[in-house]
Amino acid sequence: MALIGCGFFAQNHLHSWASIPEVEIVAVCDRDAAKAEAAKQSFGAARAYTDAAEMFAAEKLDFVDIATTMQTHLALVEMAAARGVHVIVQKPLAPSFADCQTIVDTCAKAGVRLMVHENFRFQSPILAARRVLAEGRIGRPHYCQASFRSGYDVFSGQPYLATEKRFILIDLGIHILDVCRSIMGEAETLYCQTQHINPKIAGEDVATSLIRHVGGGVSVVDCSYASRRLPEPFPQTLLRIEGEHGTIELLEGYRLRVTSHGEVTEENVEPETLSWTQKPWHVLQESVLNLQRHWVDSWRKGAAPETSGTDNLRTYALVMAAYQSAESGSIVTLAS
Ligand code: NAD
Ligand code: 89V
Repeated sequence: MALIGCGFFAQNHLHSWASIPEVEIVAVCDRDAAKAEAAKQSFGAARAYTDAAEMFAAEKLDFVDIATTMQTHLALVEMAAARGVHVIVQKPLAPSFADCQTIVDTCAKAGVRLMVHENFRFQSPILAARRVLAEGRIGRPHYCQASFRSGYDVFSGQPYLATEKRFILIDLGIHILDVCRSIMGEAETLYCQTQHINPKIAGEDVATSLIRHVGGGVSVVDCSYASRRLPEPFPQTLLRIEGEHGTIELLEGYRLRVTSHGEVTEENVEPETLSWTQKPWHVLQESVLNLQRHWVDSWRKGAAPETSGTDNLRTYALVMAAYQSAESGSIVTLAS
């Protein structure tokens, strides 16, 4: 495989690929030659490129992992699809729904596999909560709160986030809405209020959404980068899922508390740090490995990955609905 984009978050992709035995990092590519060369040296890739077209022309690849920012995704996917190379693309898939749809259609027409790097639903604490739900211990869920509230300076590692007119919903809300979808299923209607608290950034930094799901469930999905509280909980996603027989709570400090048929159990579901992960990022870093492992496993089984392009269009549609609702002040009905 080859990795395109050797920036901030791609380091986690590289560490994860390096620890999956079925995968060989053949080439790396970044417009910035120093970043490409550093990745090549650190992860033992055979070659480093600064031009993706040149790389596609020279290499024989099974798949490519695109970890650049969203503006470049469509052009890079088109290059991969034209050569029959399977693709993983970081979230957000593209800056507009139309471009996301083009990416999905392009891959389908070329017959290449497409997975979106939507890793939050692969965090081990969230997987643990989803497992309890799938075991039927609380019965059918009728309410979910998925919450990410932090005051962490996310702009230090990702400075481009400070200048985007649209910030928290498309960068972070997309993850939390996806986690909510993975638990409660598809949405029928959505209402959202956004706030712009930090005057030093261009976009909204708080978003609160209320969702009615197909089948009648209701969710509250709230995200904030303007929450000043100690201990700083970044980057924990908290959950409260209520069902007919009980409640699943993913609480701060990675405590998974399950009330089932009148019995309460609590366990620590914090992931161990790996040789290349560090707190507080470890939960996100490990989810990259879990997602990339899923790519290999689903491919071997001939199954679609959970976060396929088609699946991710539905999450992306929730983000667009949230912006539309916040701008219009009205409830948005999701199209089928
Ligand atoms: P970054 O700017 O640090 O890295 C992007 C790299 O891509 C840069 O080094 C840049 O030179 C390179 N690049 C851009 N266009 C290129 C092209 N056409 N060809 C080759 N190289 C090119 O950005 P980042 O913070 O690492 O974010 C990258 C993506 O990862 C974004 O889409 C972001 O939303 C996503 N991200 C996801 C998570 C997550 O948890 N899933 C976390 C952080 C970032
Ligand atoms: O997913 C992201 O792109 C990151 C983070 C998880 C830190 O919000 O910005």
